[in-house]
Amino acid sequence: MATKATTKAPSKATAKKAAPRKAASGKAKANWTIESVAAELLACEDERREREPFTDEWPELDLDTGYQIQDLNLTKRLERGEQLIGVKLGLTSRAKQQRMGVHFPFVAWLTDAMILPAGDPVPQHKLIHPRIEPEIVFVMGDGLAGPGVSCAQAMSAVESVYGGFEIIDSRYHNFRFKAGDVSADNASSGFYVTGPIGVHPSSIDLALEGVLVEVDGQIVDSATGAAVQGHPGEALALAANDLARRGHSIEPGWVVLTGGMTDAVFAPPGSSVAVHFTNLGSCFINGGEQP
Ligand code: OOG
Ligand code: MG
Repeated sequence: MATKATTKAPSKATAKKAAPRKAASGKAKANWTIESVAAELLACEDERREREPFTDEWPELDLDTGYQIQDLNLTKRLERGEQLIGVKLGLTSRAKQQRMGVHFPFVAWLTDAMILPAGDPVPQHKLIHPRIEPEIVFVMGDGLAGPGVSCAQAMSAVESVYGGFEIIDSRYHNFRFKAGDVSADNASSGFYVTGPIGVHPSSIDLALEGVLVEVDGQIVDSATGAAVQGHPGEALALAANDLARRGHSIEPGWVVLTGGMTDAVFAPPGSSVAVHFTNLGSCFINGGEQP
């Protein structure tokens, strides 16, 4: 059901401490907290520094604790002047789940600092090890408040559908993480690009919408929208329902990235990546220069 729901400001995370753990040597490992993990992740992002996952030292860091860290860092992003413009889903396709070893989808925040204009090269000077993945992108006409939102209800709140891609950039070495690490890391958010063609959802069969992924002139992967939870609208419904659990709703005008349809491809300096959709056009990006 389309509703004009309001979204509460993300609540300030409550302190939850990692129990000090004794290593085999008897030395206590780092005592991470929601606050210190949040600060370290933003510092890694700002300094283009990768690290090992926190769950190595804090195994109890689970999805919901990761969400509290994500929310705390959203507050910090907003305080430094970024605007909240929507959400992105992570790991909505089997291709992504199998590659990353995390077998359920989750939600993260999008701010205006993550928008990359079409035609710009990969901003290597801001990224550690960028990878690109094709995504179906929604722009919302109405808001959506869970719980209990269905795919059909979700789709009726969508104003337009685009093809596009996300440039993900994990703050973890080799993209090695568990659910708590990656939700804390705002689902490896980097940048995203929206494709050239926007259509009303009634004029496209998104389950059948195909995409080809091209790297340096070779087609390396392909999928259809059905790869994303059976239909990208299911991913949107999932986002509304998951956000409801966290006290938020999807707002009119928001952008929703429904998740990588295929495994992500590397985008090093000098590379050239394109995603070609059946009806939603093509997007091209140059790997840019070595920073
Ligand atoms: C996690 C981010 C996942 C997607 O579309 O599945 C994501 C990762 O793969 O690093 O953005
Ligand atoms: Mg993605």
